[in-house]
Amino acid sequence: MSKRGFAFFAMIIAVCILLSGCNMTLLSTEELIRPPKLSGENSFLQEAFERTVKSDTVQMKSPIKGDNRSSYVITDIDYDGNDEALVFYSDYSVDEFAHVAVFKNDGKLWKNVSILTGAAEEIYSVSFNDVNGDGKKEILISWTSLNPESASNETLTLVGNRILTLYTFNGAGMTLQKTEHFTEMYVSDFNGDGSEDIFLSTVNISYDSNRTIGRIIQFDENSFVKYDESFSLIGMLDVLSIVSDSVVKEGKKYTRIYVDGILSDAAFVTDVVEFDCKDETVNLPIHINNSETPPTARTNKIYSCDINSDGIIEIPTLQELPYGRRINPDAEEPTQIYLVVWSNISDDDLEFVFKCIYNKAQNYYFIFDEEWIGQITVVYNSNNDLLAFYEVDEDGELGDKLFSIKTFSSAAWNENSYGFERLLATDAYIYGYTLDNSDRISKQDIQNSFVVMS
Ligand SMILES: [Ca+2]
Ligand SMILES: [Ca+2]
Ligand SMILES: [Ca+2]
Repeated sequence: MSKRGFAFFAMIIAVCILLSGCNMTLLSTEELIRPPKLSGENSFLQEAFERTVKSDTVQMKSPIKGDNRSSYVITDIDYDGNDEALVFYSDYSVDEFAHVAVFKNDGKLWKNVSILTGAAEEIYSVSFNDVNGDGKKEILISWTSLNPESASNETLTLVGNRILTLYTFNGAGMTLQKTEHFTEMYVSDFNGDGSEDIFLSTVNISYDSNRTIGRIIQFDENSFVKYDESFSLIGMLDVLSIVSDSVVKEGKKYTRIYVDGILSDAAFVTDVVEFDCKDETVNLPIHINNSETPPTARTNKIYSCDINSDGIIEIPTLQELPYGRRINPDAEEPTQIYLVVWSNISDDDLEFVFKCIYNKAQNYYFIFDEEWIGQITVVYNSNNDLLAFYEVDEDGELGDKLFSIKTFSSAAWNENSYGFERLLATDAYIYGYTLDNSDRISKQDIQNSFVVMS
């Protein structure tokens, strides 16, 4: 969240606190726990749910991660042309667990076909994936336990306390096929056979050093496990993000899974799993022992992604930009600016792709020429969103200003663009530039190096 966004958010909270004393108590408990009424056709689903679960102590629940974040998730699970719906709730007069009521629409009415008791108190995520390759989707529901012991088996204390339950749906009800403990999950078709595969990472903090395990699971058409391979990843304190890409090497296809996590209190790290799609073997191209510092260790929380939109994931690391400084609000001392160095995987090693000034808050990066390092530096003023490029002498003194880039809202741009010329415009911002020394750099150079992130 940008500084301004945060301030605005904080203001809303402050206003809410101020208002709550007089207003909130007027609402009854019932009004607080009821969700807003579903509109249109889906209001019938809400009525069906209320008829099915007749209780005054129902509290609606919603998944906290993934694409489906509503208490009511509607999709055609079995491709029969009629929607199914999952409704998530808890009822403390029954037990402490989250529940799922499953409904089927027969074209006219929503009918309850099943009520499941969850594996824990909170719902982490729900997704629909054909993991057994039978052409129908399975239901993957993940739960978060508020009681770590119930979410861990006897030998594991897993970060996140999450439990995956995999259900098949046959039109009449749900059948539990598998239950697994995990920290973070990623589902995709790794071997290209048409059925989706599950990657689980588990972070175990019950040993002296952190143990992070990666695991790939595949199912046959009867939903039996047909492939289950585990391997050690770089020890992390938590897993934050998982993405994948695929490459063809010497005629063979590989899927690569990039696992970003917390290495230590102030460091982040990436480990990579390379899955041979044909032989179904696992290779860890940049893995190292826990005693060494991983080459992907970095102090900023920047995730692996396809930063240059070429279909291949890049991994970020950091490099100090000599004399680069950031001027911060409230007259704090300037702080060091780092270049983000993006690399991808090649021949079991990191291969450099490019370096940039990375401005996530304003959604752009500027490619920084390797030859500039030591000769050109930047000063970023976060009070006015101004990124200025300067020549530097041997002593690190700023010389001539070469050019600058400033981010405007469209309203601010229209009011006063302060002599900046338009570089690029998006829905969110207008990016302006000044060219102060055209002997050293051209307008074309600036345009070529400036990239808005998608
Ligand atoms: Ca299936
Ligand atoms: Ca597959
Ligand atoms: Ca890329």
